[in-house]
Amino acid sequence: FGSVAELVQRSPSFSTLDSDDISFFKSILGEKNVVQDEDVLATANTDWMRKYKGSSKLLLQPRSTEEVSEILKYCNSRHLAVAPQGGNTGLVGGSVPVFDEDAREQSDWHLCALVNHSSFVMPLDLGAKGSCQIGGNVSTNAGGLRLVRYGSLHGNVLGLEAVLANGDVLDMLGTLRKDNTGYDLKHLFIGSEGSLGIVTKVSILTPPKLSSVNIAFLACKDYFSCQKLLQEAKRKLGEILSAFEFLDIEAMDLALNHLEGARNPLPASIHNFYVLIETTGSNESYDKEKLEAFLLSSMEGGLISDGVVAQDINQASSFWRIREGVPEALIKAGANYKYDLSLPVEKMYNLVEDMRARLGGLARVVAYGHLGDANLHLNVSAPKYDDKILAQIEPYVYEWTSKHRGSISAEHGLGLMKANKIFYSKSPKTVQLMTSIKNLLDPNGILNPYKVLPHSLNP
Ligand code: FAD
Ligand code: 2HG
Ligand code: ZN
Repeated sequence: FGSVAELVQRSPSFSTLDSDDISFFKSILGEKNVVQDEDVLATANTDWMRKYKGSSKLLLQPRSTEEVSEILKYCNSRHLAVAPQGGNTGLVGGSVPVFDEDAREQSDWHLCALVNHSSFVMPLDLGAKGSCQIGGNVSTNAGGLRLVRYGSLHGNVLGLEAVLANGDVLDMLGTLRKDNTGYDLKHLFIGSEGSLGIVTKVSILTPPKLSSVNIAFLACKDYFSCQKLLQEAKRKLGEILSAFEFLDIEAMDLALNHLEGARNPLPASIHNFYVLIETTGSNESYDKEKLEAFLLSSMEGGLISDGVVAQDINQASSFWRIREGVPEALIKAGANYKYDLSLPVEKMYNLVEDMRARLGGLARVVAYGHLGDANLHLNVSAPKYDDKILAQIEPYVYEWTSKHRGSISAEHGLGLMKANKIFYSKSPKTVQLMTSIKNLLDPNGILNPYKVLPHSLNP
């Protein structure tokens, strides 16, 4: 890996930044928000995994829609490419410049904490909270830990404002639950990864905060039991189920070995699979009774081999820490090949086993994810990056997913990493229409070039 510029060619249609450009940006944003400091640029040019590195010479920090609009209008007229960046926690190389595109950042936004202090909750929760930003979340259509309960951002985002490449501001900031007046264009911006416009405002449904939350950390002997347990949880916990996550033994081992202070909630023996189930409801005794009855019948039926229910908030966060900490543990363990797949639940783990057989002792295959949404996070971990390992994984992993009509990007997006792989999950005609939409909204192709659409089709 290293420089991403090795993967694609810089488009000759883009100009190079000059001193007049810098003066213009300073006149709009003020000195402070036009950043040329090398250390700050080095951070903005590098992604969370430290796998993709760009070479942008400029970071702009607009504070308002009007400033974003002025910047884009200017960049469009000058053919200066722009890489929109939020919290820079993306996992597909989407948020960092590939070459010298200007990076554009918006201010940090501790939204979850703010909403949680009221009597509502954010329908989206993910391990990157505290670092990621709502514009990035919407632009990636992030899924996260509670999608099984609240659904995707396509349902939860009620409206948004976006700035187009030419600086036009699209006001679609409705707050209505129902609105069928014509094409619902906000959906174009949810999950388009900064390639169609910059999201500057969002209105989002925030469900009421409920008082009774329970978390169980469970062990299962095999994958079939996890799968059956999910079916049972959907039937028996029904409306109170708020998360159903799984980790295999490799993911658990990594978390326990690499996360500071992590302790195994089930230390008595080693298990092949672990499942974290959360319930959220409004009636404590009713919810507890429901969860206990479900756990008891699942134990008796042999679906659960061991388990513990969190007794207080500290224990609950220690369970979540293990699950949410796996991406961090993977980074600490060395080189990391990441695949984020939607697959039929019953087939999902066959891929993991096939991958283990292919890789033999070359690398560790680590599986975990949002089982409740049929979303597998398949990670291959090795001491260092090695082309021999990559050749065993790709294109096999994509072909396998395509054969089972799965998605090669369940929730992280395509970014730079998978722009050229889109055909594994989308038909040529669909990609052609996507390209036409991109050309219509951003004819000069200045917004996040080299990402999302195949490089040959990027304008
Ligand atoms: P960035 O990384 O800055 O950008 C992501 C993409 O959005 C880029 O293409 C960028 O150009 C574009 N973008 C950013 N802001 C804007 C904007 N305002 N307008 C237009 N385009 C914009 N993802 C999940 O889906 N589920 C998870 O459970 C999850 N867990 C994670 C856990 C960890 C520890 C980490 C590191 C990442 C995780 N992610 C997860 C991935 C990542 O956090 C999400 O994709 C997140 O939504 C990215 O938000 P961000 O603000 O960091 O965006
Ligand atoms: C998660 O669910 C994130 O923890 C990251 O989506 C997944 O590291 C990954 O592969
Ligand atoms: Zn995830």
